[in-house]
Amino acid sequence: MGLLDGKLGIVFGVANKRSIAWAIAQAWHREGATLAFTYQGERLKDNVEELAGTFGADTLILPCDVSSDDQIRSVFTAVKEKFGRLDLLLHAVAFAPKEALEGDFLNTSREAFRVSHDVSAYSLIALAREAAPLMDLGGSIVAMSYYGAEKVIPHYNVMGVAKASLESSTRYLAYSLGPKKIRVNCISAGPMNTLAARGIAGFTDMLKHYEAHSPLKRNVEPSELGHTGVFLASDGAAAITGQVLYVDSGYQIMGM
Ligand code: 0WE
Repeated sequence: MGLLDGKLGIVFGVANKRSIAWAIAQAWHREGATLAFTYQGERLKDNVEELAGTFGADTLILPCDVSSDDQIRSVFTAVKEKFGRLDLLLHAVAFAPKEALEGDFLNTSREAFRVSHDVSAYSLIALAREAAPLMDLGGSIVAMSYYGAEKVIPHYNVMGVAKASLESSTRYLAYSLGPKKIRVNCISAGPMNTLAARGIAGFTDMLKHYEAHSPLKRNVEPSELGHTGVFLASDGAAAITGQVLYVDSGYQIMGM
């Protein structure tokens, strides 16, 4: 008996086996969910097919650049055809141009601001709007955030502003979709060793900082994000919506 037996879900944001999206997808699958996956660009197609292919013949794998309304529409048309309906959606997608994550926030360009908010925040609204009509029995939408949404993390820059928008959008979507029994929540994860974190200057020091200063004195395992993802998707969270859950070894409570 899985906690998500018979549930149908879609996962945005798998790039490779280290992806947070993959950790949560594995946990959803283990608990009995049938999943669809999207990948961003041909570059990631083989990766996602190799990973998601292990879930069996009913797994759906589709291309989706979340900055394209046409591609989003195609994805949900295919999901409607194959699954008929939907219960779960995971948004684990973010992008800011590399130069915006390196320099001084003051120099954030209009274009870097636009693209980071489009890909990392607006996409949640666009996906929720297409998913909602398929969530006829209610549903759970989960998005990934980071502490840089609320406090300044050097170099996180415009991504922090985009995550603040994502978290606020989560609250407004929770209010909009609540009457349809669709819940919308964020998981704010501690720093994870993913493709998105690779090449970020001082990332190793950041992991050490969490080990030294978080209440639990350690970093977060991908499988722990999986368990929280299952909780938010399950009836255990039936009255939880519009929230940001910190899965960060308790780091967020600290003032010093
Ligand atoms: O949300 C993120 C990272 C998302 C991300 C990563 C990249 C790297 C490659 C978005 N856009 C890009 N664009 C690229 O060109 N995190 C929570 C991980 C992260 O990123 C940081 C962090 C942490 C933690 C950037 C600066 C400082 C800390």
